Amino acid sequence: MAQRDRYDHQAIEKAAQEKWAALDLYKTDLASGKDPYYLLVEFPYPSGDLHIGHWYAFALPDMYARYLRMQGKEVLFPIGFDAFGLPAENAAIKHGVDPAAWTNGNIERMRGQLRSMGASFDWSREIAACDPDYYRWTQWLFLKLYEHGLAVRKKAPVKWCPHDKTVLANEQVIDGHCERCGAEVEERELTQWFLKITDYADRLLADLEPLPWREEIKDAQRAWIGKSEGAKLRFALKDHEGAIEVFTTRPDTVFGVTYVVLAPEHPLVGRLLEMVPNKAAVAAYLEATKKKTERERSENKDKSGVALEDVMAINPATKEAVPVYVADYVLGSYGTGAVMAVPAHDERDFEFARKNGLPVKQVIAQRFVQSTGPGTFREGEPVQEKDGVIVFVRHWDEDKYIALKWKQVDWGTLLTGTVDEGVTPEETVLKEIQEETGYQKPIIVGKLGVVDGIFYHDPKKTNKHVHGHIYVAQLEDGERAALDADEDAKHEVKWLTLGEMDGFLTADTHKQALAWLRDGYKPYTGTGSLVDSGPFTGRISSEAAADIVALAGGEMTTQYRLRDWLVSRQRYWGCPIPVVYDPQGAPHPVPADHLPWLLPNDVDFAPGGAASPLASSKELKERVTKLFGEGWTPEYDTLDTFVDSSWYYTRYLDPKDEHDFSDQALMKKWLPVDRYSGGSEHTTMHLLYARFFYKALHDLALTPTKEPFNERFNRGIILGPDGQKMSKSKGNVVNPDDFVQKYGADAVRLYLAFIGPYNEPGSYPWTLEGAVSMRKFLDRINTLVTAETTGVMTPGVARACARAIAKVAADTERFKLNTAVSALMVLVRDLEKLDSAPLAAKKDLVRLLAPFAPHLAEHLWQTLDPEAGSVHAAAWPAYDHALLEGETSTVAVQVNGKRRGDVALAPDASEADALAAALALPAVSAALHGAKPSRVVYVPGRILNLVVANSQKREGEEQDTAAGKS
Ligand code: ANZ
Repeated sequence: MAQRDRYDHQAIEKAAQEKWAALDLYKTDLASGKDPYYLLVEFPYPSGDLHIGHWYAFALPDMYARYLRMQGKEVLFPIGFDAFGLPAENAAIKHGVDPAAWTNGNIERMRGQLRSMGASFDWSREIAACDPDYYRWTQWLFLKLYEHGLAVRKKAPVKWCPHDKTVLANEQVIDGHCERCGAEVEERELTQWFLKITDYADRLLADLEPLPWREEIKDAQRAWIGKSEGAKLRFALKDHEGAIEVFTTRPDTVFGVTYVVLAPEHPLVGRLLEMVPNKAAVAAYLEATKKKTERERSENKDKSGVALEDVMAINPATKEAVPVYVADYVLGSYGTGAVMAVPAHDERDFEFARKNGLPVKQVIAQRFVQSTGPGTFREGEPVQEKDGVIVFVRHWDEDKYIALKWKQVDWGTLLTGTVDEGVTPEETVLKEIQEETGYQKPIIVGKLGVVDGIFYHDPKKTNKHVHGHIYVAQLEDGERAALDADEDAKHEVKWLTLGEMDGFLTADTHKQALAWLRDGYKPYTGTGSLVDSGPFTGRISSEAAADIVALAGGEMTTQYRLRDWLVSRQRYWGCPIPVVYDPQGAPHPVPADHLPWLLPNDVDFAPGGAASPLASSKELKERVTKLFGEGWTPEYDTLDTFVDSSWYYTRYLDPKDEHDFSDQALMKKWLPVDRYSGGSEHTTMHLLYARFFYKALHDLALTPTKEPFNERFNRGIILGPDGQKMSKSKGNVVNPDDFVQKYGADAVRLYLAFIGPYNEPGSYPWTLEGAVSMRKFLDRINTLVTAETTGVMTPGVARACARAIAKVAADTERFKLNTAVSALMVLVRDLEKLDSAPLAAKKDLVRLLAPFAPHLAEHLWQTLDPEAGSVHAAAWPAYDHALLEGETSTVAVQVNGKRRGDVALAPDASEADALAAALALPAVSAALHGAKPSRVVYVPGRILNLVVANSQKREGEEQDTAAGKS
């Protein structure tokens, strides 16, 4: 084998980049007849130097862009800069530099670094959010929303960072601290601009469903929107004016309310404080609460709280009066800031009740449908519904309880009985003990709760549905009468310890009873049969909820965690809000012909309290007076930078358009974005804001589709060499420039591709050895390809190439670039074994390498054929599919993520073939229950996941199946 040389990466990379620039290779022809593909990467904040995290963000999508072009697509792969924002302003405050100059300097530096990476961006479409040609349209779009009532001013308590001297969006407050500087956040009342994202909450949820996103990304958005269906109920204050309105997701539990809780910041607290005898204690509690963060409060480890003594609230369903507490596990900002507490069915209420000695009243019985043994419920047969008792009878002397071993059927049970008309459960307990066991002196010592048993009574040959009241009885002594022959024939009386009961009891309800006897009652938070609930007793709780709300005079409502998007910032370096105020203070939009409404230059950057830096501009004031008249004043706030980034992907289509924010015809052709790659930190704010903004524009007929992005890929995280998340403050940032100098951009790119699957949550440490070994691999390729070509193609070599072509393509499609690189390694190893690799194989290899190591591939392509043009304009290599026939790989078939079997398929089998093979598996068709998969995720050679949309189950049904399994 030829000796391994190190290729001259500096010369090769420089030459390749010059060649691409000369050919203008990456310019997108938006009007081309080729299949369009819009690949978007989040436009970066121009912070200055590109670190390895940026490389990861851009170099890997770049590989995909190159791959797509070779597949014959017209690829739009643009770049720009999210160039407004706090750091520029902070630099201005700290070092006295002009934020615009600072920003432009950084952009200039980043452009150079992005080029050194070999990124194939279409630079002719570059945009910068701080450019007046761009923000003019941010302003125009804002005014469109304003015209349609979607941008509004309201007074609102806002989070204020005393250090950055700015209002923060709720999302920028982490645990009560400013996301940027870490200072403790304060609350202030200010008039602010909001975008009404809450109007879109339902659509943002519904339209999420069909998107081909990873489930955890969707879940994060769902949680952020936080939709809760429930009810508002009013608890009138006893002997006082007013009422407490609560929001509850479980109005079906209202008969079990034993107290009511107000959040410390609830407006009623201040008034009631003046009336309670324990005023000092309440005031002290309110003071202590202020120091806690929201997270600490919702965790509420100490279950702290204080009673408002002498204040009682009337339960609207039972008309009973219950005590009122102030406790900080209830948050002022959610729902109505007050809850009805149901300790029997809510964990937090339960713990609070236990700590404060408050009663626990069970109103829901879990439904246990027996699904094992001779008691298995017989679907479709008649059911007898009864009240019953389940009794633990304790020995007079030993730590044992009565258990019944049935004689005609394989059952082990506790003592049970049905409650007859006109008899109380307690009377039933005493009667059944005497009749069934002969013991004469039982005393009832406690009641544990109620469970619902739905089962087949084998000896009586009928289905039963028993509301079982669980009791504990104690025998005074061993006095016992002889048993009736009938009773004696039914079962044998045994004395068992609780441990022995474990394996003995066969009914699910009895097992639940045993658990309660051992550990005490635990709140049951599911739905089930209503107990002790007046006229609703016996009904399925979820089905009775609406009727209960009606009886209690409440109303059904839907609650969202999502708040309107606060977009005004008291900062300088942002898009000026294009609004002016008349002498009466009423807002007016700046007319379109005055846009861009320029950011003034003559400001004092030092933030000065509630007033925005723009208030210090003389020019801005004079501009307003001149254009609108005496007494008119400007809006001094600027827009949150998330507004800038909510629409930038539309601007790339027509970045220089002077008449519109983008071009309608081009948007129709190119939107939605085919694949959007970004960081997981943008899953909620940016991605949700952008979806909302685009939807709002769609309603105004300004954008062509309902959703802006089709696929969304979140990349993993690159860790520093120390295994910690890379960050300047930790001092573990890897500067790629040194690497590029030493080993070349291609080695760095290849290493980043190889480090792990891109489109999955993962953390990958950066190691020097990894990058060095990639460089060695590239040197091997260089040696292999540049060696003399004498070999001829054999079927074996052709098959090795075909295998690599199929696998690199399939993996690249799904951004599994790590395994694509592995496939390249296999091919290289195969070719190295030959005396000489044939030319066709070399050409295949170089083209497969092109997306990953674009510079070296360009160089080698030219070496192989000086006339061939750029490898990046070449077509992806083809292969004869017959070569792979008979070669199969095992593809795991999943239904909703659960593995149901395997199919053997050719590595390049199409999705349709894979689906057909999977559907032929009995286990798969059984799991589908005849449903058609709503989505198919196919990774050739590996996995086929069939996703079936959750059919909307009724709560009662879900309950039954859950109980059936237990
Ligand atoms: C009574 C009840 C009984 C509740 C029960 C639950 C179970 P989500 O799903 O998050 O919307 N809640 C309401 N407002 C609250 C607040 N400001 N701070 C803390 N907790 C609050 O949860 C709604 C449930 O959380 C409500 O339903 C209420 O407790 C509580 F068996 O009401 B529930």
